[in-house]
Amino acid sequence: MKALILLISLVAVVPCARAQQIGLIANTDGRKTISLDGQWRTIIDPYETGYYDYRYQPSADGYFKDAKPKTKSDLIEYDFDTSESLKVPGDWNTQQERLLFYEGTIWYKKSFDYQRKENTRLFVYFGAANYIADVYLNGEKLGRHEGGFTPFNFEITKLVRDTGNSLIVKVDNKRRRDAVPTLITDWWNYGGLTRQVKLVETPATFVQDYFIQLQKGSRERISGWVKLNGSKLNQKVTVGIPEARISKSFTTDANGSAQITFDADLTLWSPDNPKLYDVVIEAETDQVQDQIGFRTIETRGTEILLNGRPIFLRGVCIHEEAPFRGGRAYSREDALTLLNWAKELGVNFVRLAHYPHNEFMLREADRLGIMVWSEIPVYWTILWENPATLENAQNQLREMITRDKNRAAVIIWSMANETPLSNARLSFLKKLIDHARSLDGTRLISAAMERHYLNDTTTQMIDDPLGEYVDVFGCNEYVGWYDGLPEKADRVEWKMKYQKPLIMTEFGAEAPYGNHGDPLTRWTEEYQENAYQHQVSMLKRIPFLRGTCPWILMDFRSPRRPLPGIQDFHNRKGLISDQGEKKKAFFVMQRYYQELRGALPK
Ligand code: GCB
Repeated sequence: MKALILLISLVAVVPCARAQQIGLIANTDGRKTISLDGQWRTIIDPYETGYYDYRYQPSADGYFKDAKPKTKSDLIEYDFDTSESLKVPGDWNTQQERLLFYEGTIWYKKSFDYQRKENTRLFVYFGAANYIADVYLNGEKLGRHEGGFTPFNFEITKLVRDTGNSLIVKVDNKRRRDAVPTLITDWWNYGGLTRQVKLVETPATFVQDYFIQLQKGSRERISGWVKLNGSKLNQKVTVGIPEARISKSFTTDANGSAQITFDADLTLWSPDNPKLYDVVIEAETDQVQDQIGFRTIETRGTEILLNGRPIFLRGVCIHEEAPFRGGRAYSREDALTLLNWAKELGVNFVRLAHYPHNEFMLREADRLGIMVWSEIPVYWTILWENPATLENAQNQLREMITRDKNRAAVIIWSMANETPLSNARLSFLKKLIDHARSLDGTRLISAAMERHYLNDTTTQMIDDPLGEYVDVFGCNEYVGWYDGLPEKADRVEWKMKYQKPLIMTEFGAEAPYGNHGDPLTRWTEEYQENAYQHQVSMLKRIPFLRGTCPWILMDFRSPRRPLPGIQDFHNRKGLISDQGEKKKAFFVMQRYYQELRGALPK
């Protein structure tokens, strides 16, 4: 466990000499923060002139200096304060037409004042920046973070001034072959400070992180840990759940860590009763509050057990795409719109594809009682043999788990999507699985995998060797769309090598809302409906199926989808259009889910 805590406190970012770096602060909702959202001054910099000199060496006088001419003769070729603004949070692509296809660097600047009180520390926290962020305060580099969908923070206690702070971030969303994700994906490479930015104020020694969950396999025993950061590491820490009249004290060791374990008679969290408890973690020098649900999740043979009882995951896949306005979703309202549409469909489960979504999604899923599959963007053709790619994937996995490990809603961590078989891939993904299990031994591990036909051309065989290492099998298939016509599904049988539960993590067909025709005409709502009807009857025949996640809740932007008048750079497999209109297929799935819930006669 010590090793685990050490791992968690390892830096998620590359810090610079003068800046303090402590790893991620896990729960920023539970403490005092000051929002830096709003308009930021920005400079578009396709040649990275503000970063490299003309010999392609990092420049000492880059835009991060935020310099101003001191005399009328001074030569300075940039000026944040008269440059254009962009809104944070928000992708840059959908804020200005000329940025729609832009991939490269944009510099962001925010000025702020801050009166620091004695014995407090200050951090600047980013919900996410896609894809690489270089962060500077008052001309000093704080550090670099790689990975577009997970949070990071830097300590600025010693650098912050009372007035006129200049916070500058270089955000670069250029795709790279060795990155995670790699060069090709089926979603838009939205760049920018896509999630909230805030200042987080803490006491000198504070509760940086904690894991408070039911022990694996137990419905009565809570087990976990608390981790302090600061100079007074040896403290008494109390974990309280006032509603359950629980208050248990522990002593942190010289590293600021304490194991916690105690019995608790709690109402368990479930989709029918998403009970959350106020949990207070009180150290001598700090106090943090959270809302935590308690439930168990396990498998037994081909069953998935929630709180010891078999369940079927009635799911849907969701991209982090904003309803109505397009672009990256980032707000609580966006999360509520998407999750309530999913609820209307009849779900108890969502697959948040293909990267960690913003924290509102997880917090609202907790409140609404929707179980979650959360994944990292290890997608398609990652460079399996490159150690830096593995390190990057592990880091994104660690940041995802660090942020969301106390959310009852999350039941599955997924390692990868549709990755082609090879030994190098297997060894890479095994390392990710080991890493995930070392950070959180309570949740199920999965991956969305592929399958193949046996010689009879109608038997789908699931035998990916990765199946040995996961708890639940995820499988993507497009019978009726990429694979034959809809009626083909009637002839397909499914076999699996493993005695494990299967979730059909993707299936679907594409149609823009309002495009009508007969059931065999591509791109029509009728074709999509037809494909879903045959899919549903096929799914009902799979004995080891324990969940379904149609692709996808809402249409989303994708550069791989150029067909004019139909796609216009959108993947139109949504059951709902990006304007909220429900397509015919929505009602096919809704009816299936009603049947599954027993609301309709079978
Ligand atoms: C897939 C991918 C998903 C794509 C989808 C499609 O298998 O996992 O990212 O968007 O197919 O629409 O082709």
